[in-house]
Amino acid sequence: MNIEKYLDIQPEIAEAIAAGKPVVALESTILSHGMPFPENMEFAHNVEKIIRAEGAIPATTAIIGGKLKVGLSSDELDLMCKADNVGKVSRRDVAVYLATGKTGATTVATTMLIASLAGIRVFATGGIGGVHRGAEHSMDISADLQELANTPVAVVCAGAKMILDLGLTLEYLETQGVPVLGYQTDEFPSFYCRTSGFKLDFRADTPEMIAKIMKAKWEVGLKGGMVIGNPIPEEYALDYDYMSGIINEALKKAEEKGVRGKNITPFLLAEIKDLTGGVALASNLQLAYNNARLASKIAVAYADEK
Ligand code: PSU
Ligand code: MN
Repeated sequence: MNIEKYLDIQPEIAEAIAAGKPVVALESTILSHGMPFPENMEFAHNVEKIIRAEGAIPATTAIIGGKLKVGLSSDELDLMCKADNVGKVSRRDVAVYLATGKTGATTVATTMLIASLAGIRVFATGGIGGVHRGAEHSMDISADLQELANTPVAVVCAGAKMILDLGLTLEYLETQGVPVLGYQTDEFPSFYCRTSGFKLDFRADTPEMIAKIMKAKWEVGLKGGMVIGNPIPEEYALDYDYMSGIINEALKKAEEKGVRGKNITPFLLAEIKDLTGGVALASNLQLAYNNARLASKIAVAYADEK
């Protein structure tokens, strides 16, 4: 292995990691392919401020100029938000992007991979990828789940969107040995909604308890990551039946247009935004901020555990 050749960690982040200080990784696909421009610009900068305010250091990841970037400059954040010629990079795409110098936004899977190479254990996002509805025919299962099975990073999310089959997603995670913790909830949240109808086996009520579980998992040598489901704050939650209707409409359109593979998630996200006239975007921003806040608290507690 020759990781140093490819890994480019901002000095402030490298120092924090070396000193065992709290660092929170952030993905860039949420910027390039998950949120519209220019709202994503405000988000990209705000989310980093929120993490700093909690006493942790933000580390947004991307692939730029043949490097795995850990921490982006203001210009690089803007580049990811403008998203001109910025690909969506999952694990299978990493080597191609490194070798060709193409610019890539990192998904949950790739952000976990890069965070782990850098030594970062906590990552905040919006929602994870999962088993798609109809996966028994399409075999479309996000590489995020396989990464969670193998890579030691705790991912703080608002669950996953109902564009996915949440029941099969949870089954898959169970098979792969990935703990799914509900933060102050007994149910797996469904992104815009605090509930999904899927009960979780584990609930953690404090960041300290989550940090303790992370420590136990990795100290005992269990490989892989974990999912922390953090429900959207009450005041921004959307009505479950309303969102189910919107998502069914978006799924129908995707089927009519024959959208598949890596394009399906970005397609559905854009459709949901159009169909809800921006209401969903406001919720999306707030749940992601909320996840950044919790991830920072977990990173602080985990740094204290060590
Ligand atoms: N779900 C969202 N917003 C997102 C994504 C998922 O609500 O932006 C992005 C994340 O980067 C996630 C990726 O890792 O989509 C999953 O894509 P796929 O289903 O193609 O694996
Ligand atoms: Mn897929």
